[in-house]
This record gives sequence, C-alpha cells and structure tokens, in this order.
Amino acid sequence: MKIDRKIQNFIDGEFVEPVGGRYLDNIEPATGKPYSQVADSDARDIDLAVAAAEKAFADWSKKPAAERSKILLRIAGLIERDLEELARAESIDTGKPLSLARTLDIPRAASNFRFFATAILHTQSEAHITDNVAFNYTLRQARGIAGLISPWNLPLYLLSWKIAPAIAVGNTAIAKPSELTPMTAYLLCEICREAQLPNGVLNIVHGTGSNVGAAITAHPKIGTISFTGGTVTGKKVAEACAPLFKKVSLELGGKNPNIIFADADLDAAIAGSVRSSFANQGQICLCGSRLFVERSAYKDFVDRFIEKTSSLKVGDPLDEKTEQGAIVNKAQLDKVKFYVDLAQKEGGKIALGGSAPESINERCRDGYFFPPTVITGLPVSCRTNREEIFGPVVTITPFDSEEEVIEYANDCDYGLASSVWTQNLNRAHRVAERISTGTVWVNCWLVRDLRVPFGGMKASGVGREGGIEALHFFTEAKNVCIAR
Ligand code: TXE
Repeated sequence: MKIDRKIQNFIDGEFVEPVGGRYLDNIEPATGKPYSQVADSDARDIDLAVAAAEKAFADWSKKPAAERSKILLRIAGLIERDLEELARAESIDTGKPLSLARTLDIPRAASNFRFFATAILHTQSEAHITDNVAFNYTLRQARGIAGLISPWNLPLYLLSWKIAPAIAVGNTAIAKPSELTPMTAYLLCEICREAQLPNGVLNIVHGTGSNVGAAITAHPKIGTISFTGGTVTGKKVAEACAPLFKKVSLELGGKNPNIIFADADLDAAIAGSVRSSFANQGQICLCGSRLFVERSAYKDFVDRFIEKTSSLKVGDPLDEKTEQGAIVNKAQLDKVKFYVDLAQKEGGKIALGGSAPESINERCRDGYFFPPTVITGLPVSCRTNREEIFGPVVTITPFDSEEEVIEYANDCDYGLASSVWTQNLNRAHRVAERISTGTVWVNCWLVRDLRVPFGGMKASGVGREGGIEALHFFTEAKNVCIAR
C-alpha cells in the first residue's frame, strides 16, 4: 500500500502542518510497512492548540447544554454514517480484525458521544439548607482546557471516551492519540468539522509521547489531564502534573484474574473466557490474562478451552473471517515473545501456540502476528503471572478453595477488572466484595454501562472517568453559600 495520506494536526478547525515540518511513518501492523505519515509535532504545536482552545472556551462553555448536546449528537450520527470507512481505517491502523472494529470500536465511539450528549441534559445539582443560617447550592462549571492522551489499542473508542465528556460539559480540548494509531482520530476531525463543532473546541495534535504528550502535561494552561496507557507512562504523567496541581485521571494497565468455579456453566465460562483472553489479540487492558480454575473442573476446562481457542482464525485483519489479527507493532510483538520465553524458563508448559504462525498470506508475510497462546504449570507469583504482557497470552492455574483463589487474584500490583464464573449467588457476592479490582464481572465480560463507575485500583490507575463520573471529573464543583 503506498503512502496515501499525511496526517496533519487539527488546530482551530483547520488541518495544519506541524511547525517543525517533521513526519513519522505510520506502519500497518499486518504488513510491517508504512502506509501513511503522521505529524511529528512538538511543544510549539501545543502552544498553537492552547491559543485556539483558550479562544474558543469563553463561547463554548457558555453555550446552553442543549446546543452542545445537538452538536455531539451530530458527531455520533456521522460516526455511524461513516462506520465502514472508520472500521476499515481502524483495522488497517491497529491490525485488529475488521469485524471487531466494525462491531466494537466504532459503534462504541458513536455511543460515547451519544451518551454524554444526552447525559448533560439530565444532570442534577445539589442544594443544602444549613438550619436557618444559610442556603447552599453546588455549581458545576467547566474547568477550561482538557489534555486528553490516548493509547493504541482501542484508538477511537478510548479517544471518544475522553473527548465526549470533556467538551460536553463545556471544556475545550487538546487530544493526542497514540503515534502508532492516528488514523481514526484524523478522520474524526473531518467529522467534527462537518458537524460544525466550533473552531478550537477540539484540537488534535499528533506526535510522540515524549514530545507532544509531555508538552501537554507540562503546559500550565492545560489544567485537566485524562490519560490512558501503560502504568510506567502513567507515572511520568503523574510526576509532570503534580507540581502544577492539575486534575489527573489515569487509566493504566491490568493483569486481570478470571476465576472459574467448578459449579459454573462451563459452556458459558469457556466461551466467555476465550473472548476475554484473546479479543483484540489480548490487547485490551481489561483482558482476563490470568485464569484460575477450580481443580475438580481444571482438566475438562483446559481441554475444552484449548479446543475452542485453537479454532480461532489468525489471519489478514481485512479478511472478514479473521478473528485474530496482527499485534500493533514490532516492539509489542517482541514483548510478547519475551514473555513466552520467560514463562518456559519459569517452569511453564506451552499448552497451545507459543510461536509465530506460518505466513498468513502474501500481503501479510512481513506482518506482526502471534497465535493465541496458553501456558499452564506456572507458579502463581512468577513474573509471567505478575507482569502485563498485553498480547494473546494467558496462563491457567488450578485452585482448591475460595480463600486460596481470592489470595491468588489479589496477589498482583494491578487492580483493574476481574471475572468470576459461578452459579452460586452467595459466592458471587462474597468473592466480588473481596477481589481488589475496579470492576468485577460475574458470568460475563466487558459488559459496559456508562452510568456505572469505571477505573482501576493500585497500579491500574486513579480516577473514575470512564462513565457518568466523567461529568464530575471534567467539571469543577463550587459551593455557593447564601446567608438566610
Ligand atoms: O503505551 P504508552 P505504549 C500498556 C501495555 C503496553 C504498555 C506500553 O502493557 O505494552 O502499556 O504501551 C503517550 N507523557 N497499555 O507504550 O507509552 C503515548 O504517545 C505524556 C495499556 O503503547 O502508555 C500514547 O499516546 N504522554 C493501556 C499514550 O501515552 C506520553 C493501553 C500511551 O502510550 C508519554 C495501551 C509521556 N511521557 C498500553 N509517553 C490501557 N490501559 O488500555 C507516552 N505518552
């Protein structure tokens, strides 16, 4: 595929060249070859974006919520109109199967805009009477310019999850998508222009994290930072923001337990576990990469889990039948291979997969592919079971009691999400209460309702912005107290 597009920045409603005139190759994971270029911007581009966002803030923050809502609903409608084009772009840019982009990423991006466009029409405010002394009411106001930094695994899904609430409540925004997967953010700008989003409300500046990302977290006029990415980078973001007293939300990595009790509906548990293990090639922070199975069901589960996993079709992401596409880049592929080697050094047995597949097809012969891989026989607290791999690799370990498996599940620096498969309702409530993760799914996975709090504990992050609580994260609560 020839280089057919230069992805420019979108500042003040216009597509513009980066000030330094530099571009990075944008590599297609399925082929390992560049297919477009993306602006390699720097702090000077952020200064331009800040000026545009600052200029737009006065009008945008004073617009009635109903008017902001109408524009966000137009954006949602245009995303749905362009679903096929966006899904294809997302698949080419990330290496994920076209079918997944079409059914998950792009529809969720539309629903993110739609949800917050309507949520702002129904917010409640609080009032408190202090005896006969005073009347208090809470005023929630837009904070100013929001800096939104998003990762490569669910590019439009996670970017829209930040942009929609940030601008819905009246902020203006400067967003930096991952330099690895910039295409759908670029296409979103064209949609925002068509939806007549006022200039400067959303500005998208492309480039590397150390350059543009760091410029966003360092800029004194960007007072709110929403970051999704790795835990290591999350620490750098937090360090940069602390001295400037910025409001920060960090959605970071995960090493999520997936617990299957012997009394579970095994058909459902196996189907759900294959999905939670390998969706998006295991490149979702919510993937259940540590499976724990009650010993009496262990052999049956492992045999049937491997049988179902081995039927997943690894292929060209653009092939409609593909269920496992490419890993996002060579660095991530090398990271996956490193952990598969490490697992064997730690005593693990490769029960399925473990090495790069034969060539997919002529087009993808140099792409970054790795098959779904299942490792058994590892000690619970080895590195493979503690460190985030972020690829199609899971471990399966037996357990003998509820106490033991809760200890295994919580013996982890991360605390993002977990799944529990059981038909014993009391046990479901008991275990859910004791697992230290921000989300516990019982007999399901990745069921998302934006009205509930979403976010991680421990090294999985700080803040709950992935739902209705984002309306509070992106606003400032002011108490007005009037003497009686
Ligand atoms: O993400 P990074 P990477 C995990 C996964 C992966 C690891 C690293 O384990 O292997 O994180 O992935 C920007 N200041 N997750 O390196 O570096 C960067 O440009 C400001 C889990 O791809 O965290 C990108 O836009 N910004 C995660 C964004 O941060 C900086 C999803 C994420 O990049 C920056 C992705 C800096 N100093 C990876 N350095 C999840 N929770 O879903 C980089 N960035």
